[in-house]
Amino acid sequence: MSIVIHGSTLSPFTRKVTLVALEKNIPFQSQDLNPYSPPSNFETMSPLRQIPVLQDGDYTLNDSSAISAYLDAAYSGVHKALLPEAPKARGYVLWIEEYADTALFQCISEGVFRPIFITQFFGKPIDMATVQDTIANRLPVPLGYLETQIIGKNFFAEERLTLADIAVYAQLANLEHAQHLPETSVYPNLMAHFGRMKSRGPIAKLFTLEAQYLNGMLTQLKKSV
Ligand SMILES: N[C@@H](CCC(=O)N[C@@H](CS)C(=O)NCC(=O)O)C(=O)O
Repeated sequence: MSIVIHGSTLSPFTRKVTLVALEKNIPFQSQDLNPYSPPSNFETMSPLRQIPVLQDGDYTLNDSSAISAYLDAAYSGVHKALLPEAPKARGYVLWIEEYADTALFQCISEGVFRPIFITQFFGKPIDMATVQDTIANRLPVPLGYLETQIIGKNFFAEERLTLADIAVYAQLANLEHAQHLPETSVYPNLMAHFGRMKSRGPIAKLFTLEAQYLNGMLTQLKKSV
């Protein structure tokens, strides 16, 4: 198997490229790479010192958006396309991907996931004040925008799965791991989309593995306290 995805189980960007490979049915291996305790050659592999990193034979690529676009183009034919051909739909899918990668990531990673989990992994107390502030004041903006974009649709574009659906799910999944999924009554269409995404075979399997990994980390933490 020549494709290796270097990343971390709970990283939303690693999740995005992993789901691209799974949904396209591309064989690959996952290799654990923690950007906070990286190997000595990390900067050569990843000039921005970020994950994920893709290796396809002797070809190395950084950034989840570049990797997703590469995999989509390199594995076409029998593999379904996740980026539309039609210019307007393609542009829109890339915009929703960028919005999720930026607006959702900033709120969820810095405002919820990090204050709950990363703090604990570094021996610090959970920062519930930041979590509550994010949920009350910051998250409603990106959630509200995405709700307007998915009203009356099963998917963001072309009435089929595209990279936009995967990118939004990849960020929201960390809210579910943190048990802070948004209210269905406030964001009915976005949460229905999340539920449909989570019930897809490859996504459901990956979510179970992630939850097991997180539980393992939390159990280890309790033992060491
Ligand atoms: N634009 C990048 C963002 C990747 C990113 O922020 N990865 C995080 C982990 S989720 C990381 O490596 N953080 C370490 C750091 O920025 O120092 C992508 O889409 O791949």
